[in-house]
Amino acid sequence: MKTRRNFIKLSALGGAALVTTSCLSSDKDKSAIKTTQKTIKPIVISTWIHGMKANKAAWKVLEQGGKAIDAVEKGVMVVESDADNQSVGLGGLPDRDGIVTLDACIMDESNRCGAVACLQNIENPIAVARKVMDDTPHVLLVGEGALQFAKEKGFKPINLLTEKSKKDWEAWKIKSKYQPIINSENHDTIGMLALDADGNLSGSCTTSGMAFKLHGRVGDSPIIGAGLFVDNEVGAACATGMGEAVIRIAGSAIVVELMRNGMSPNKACKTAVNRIIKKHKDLTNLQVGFIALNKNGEFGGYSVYNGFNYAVYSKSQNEMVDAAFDRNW
Ligand code: SD4
Repeated sequence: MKTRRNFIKLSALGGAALVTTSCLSSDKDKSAIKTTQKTIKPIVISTWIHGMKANKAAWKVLEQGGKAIDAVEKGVMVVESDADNQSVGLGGLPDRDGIVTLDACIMDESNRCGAVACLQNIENPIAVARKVMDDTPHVLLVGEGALQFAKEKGFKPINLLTEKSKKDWEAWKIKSKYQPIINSENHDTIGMLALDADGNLSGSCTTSGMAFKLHGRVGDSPIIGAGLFVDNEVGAACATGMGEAVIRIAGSAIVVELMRNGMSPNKACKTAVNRIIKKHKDLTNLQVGFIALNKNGEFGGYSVYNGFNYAVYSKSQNEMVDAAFDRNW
């Protein structure tokens, strides 16, 4: 199986010509961002290498003057529908019982938000989250209720467990003896943030969560304020990595508050990561990365360990950016 570390290495090599860096790497304080003070819009950023194709779909909406909320929904749906991607949507690695359960949330420029958690058998949970936001007075639907709602809205149930993910789960069971594990190599959420031509921000986040988790486990990704937060006066942030650690510090909401208090996106992400480091005695396998985008179109990203990267699409150019980080694996 292609491990996450190998995957990152491969993708970094494959995209070498495109890779830029969001930090000044000469000292420990890697907080400077390369963007200027002029507002850059539209712009869309999203986590990991799968962000490249997600950004492309989002850009199609943005370049026609479309809304950020539509861009972030359409963008991440591409990754959800990719059966080869084992960390999001269709083809995601299952929980320890062999069941694929999906988490997603979406938030717009008016603090409207919607989310689904522990949703089974639906290919595009982000679209269901959007319906929760648009068509109900609620923010979060879970499990059976979320599935029932999705069916009522016309989503067709399908089998999300691909042969490959089933095989990986069967191999995992032999070795792990059914013990849930924190495995930093088996979860890669997509979080996406966009600023549209009108200067409005929105965000989305979607995942199959931690591979081989306990059935019913929900991470940060569908939790507004943890996996994603948007405040149109300030900026937006989203998270990837070990969801439990992100929830413990209300991660994305904190990043946005730090930007409100004057920090650059990079500095705000770094400060949130440092808080996670401070609050956790054992950092073994504890990878978390944040990305953030402010009202000026300035962006940044920071992670506990090296290897986290994100895709940035602006001015008709889509490229990978290596996030700054606190320590090496
Ligand atoms: C979770 N944060 O469920 C998600 C997983 C993830 O990169 O982001 N992986 O905890």
